[in-house]
Amino acid sequence: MVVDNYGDIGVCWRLAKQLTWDHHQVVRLWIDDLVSFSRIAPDVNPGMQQQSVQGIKICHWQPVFAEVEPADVVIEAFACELPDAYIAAMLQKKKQPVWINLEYLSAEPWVVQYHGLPSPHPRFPLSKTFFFPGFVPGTGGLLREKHLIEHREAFDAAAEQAFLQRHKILERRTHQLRISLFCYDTAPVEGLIHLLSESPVPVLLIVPQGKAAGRIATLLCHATARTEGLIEQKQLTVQIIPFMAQADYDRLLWSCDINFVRGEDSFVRAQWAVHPFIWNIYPQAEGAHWKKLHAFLDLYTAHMPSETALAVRAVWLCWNDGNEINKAAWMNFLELRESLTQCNKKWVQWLGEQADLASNLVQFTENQL
Ligand code: TRH
Repeated sequence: MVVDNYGDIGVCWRLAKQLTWDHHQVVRLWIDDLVSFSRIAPDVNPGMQQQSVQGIKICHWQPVFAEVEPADVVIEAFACELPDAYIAAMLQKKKQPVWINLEYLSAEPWVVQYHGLPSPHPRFPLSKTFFFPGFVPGTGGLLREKHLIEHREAFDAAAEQAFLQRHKILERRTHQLRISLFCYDTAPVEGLIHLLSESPVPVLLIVPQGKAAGRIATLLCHATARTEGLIEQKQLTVQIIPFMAQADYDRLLWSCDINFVRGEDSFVRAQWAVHPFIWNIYPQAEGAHWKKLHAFLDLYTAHMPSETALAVRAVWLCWNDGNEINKAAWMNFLELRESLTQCNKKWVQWLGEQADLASNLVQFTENQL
């Protein structure tokens, strides 16, 4: 099986780093798929059962769970379900550990009601608390490390150039648009390629290796100019790049004029990057993701000028329903880029006024201990 999802690991790794670096907590991170983990964190050695990386102890979660002393605070992320042996060990502790169930991110209004609710264990005298990340006060908040905004603001033209050179990303041609693309198989990538090839301005599309890059390479197999990782067709240059470490992926988002992102973590990181972005939501059974998509759009576009809000909605809906992005909608989106960037700045400022997820977790657990 090709594991092509990194969001759960991505969120856990980010949270572990923030708890350690920003809040001076001692963190032990249990992960079952070290190979996928090592793609976003290349310092991780997938062959080691236990290792310390950037101050965090990383342990391999195997079918027979290691015998360990449970922590004072246990965070179960994304319904991973603690092993029975671990729960039994928690019961042996003099003081019951604070047990958190960290849920998926959603902008749906019910999140505020469910965030923080206790869930008593059906058999044991243990209770876990539901922690819902979210965009509004009353939720668990979003992952946002302490110096994120300062780091982004310090990323000036020189830093950007050094970063792009380090990753051998092509220099920008005059008036060229630089776009990053990270999406699911359901996205109408072929239509986008067609649109960008015919674009009135030259476009550099940067695509991390993966399924989308494979589709593009197949689609453009007859392109006139093709070299290792580079394909040119009319106005479009596609550069396929190796998957980056998580911190560098942030820099890529900061460096691009438009970012196509997906899932949960890259979606949030694109928001902090401020540039216009297009979200490919993780498709769920029976279309359950549509409610989530609309809930976010309602919130995110609420204070935008109506023209800008309509442009965002039009492009995002095409991108998620698998239909080609309508040319007029795309041109409109491009034209409103400046207005959208201004709206994004306000959005980020508003989000930044709320406490972040790691701080909320620390505060909650400190009150319980
Ligand atoms: O990988 P994803 O599709 O993850 C998803 C979602 O989290 C979804 O909620 C979950 O249920 C599903 O997986 C199974 O997309 P996401 O969330 O954006 O995570 C990608 C991570 O990979 C993120 O931490 C950024 C990181 N990344 C890199 O580190 N380097 C790269 O080059 C790229 C493209 C991404």
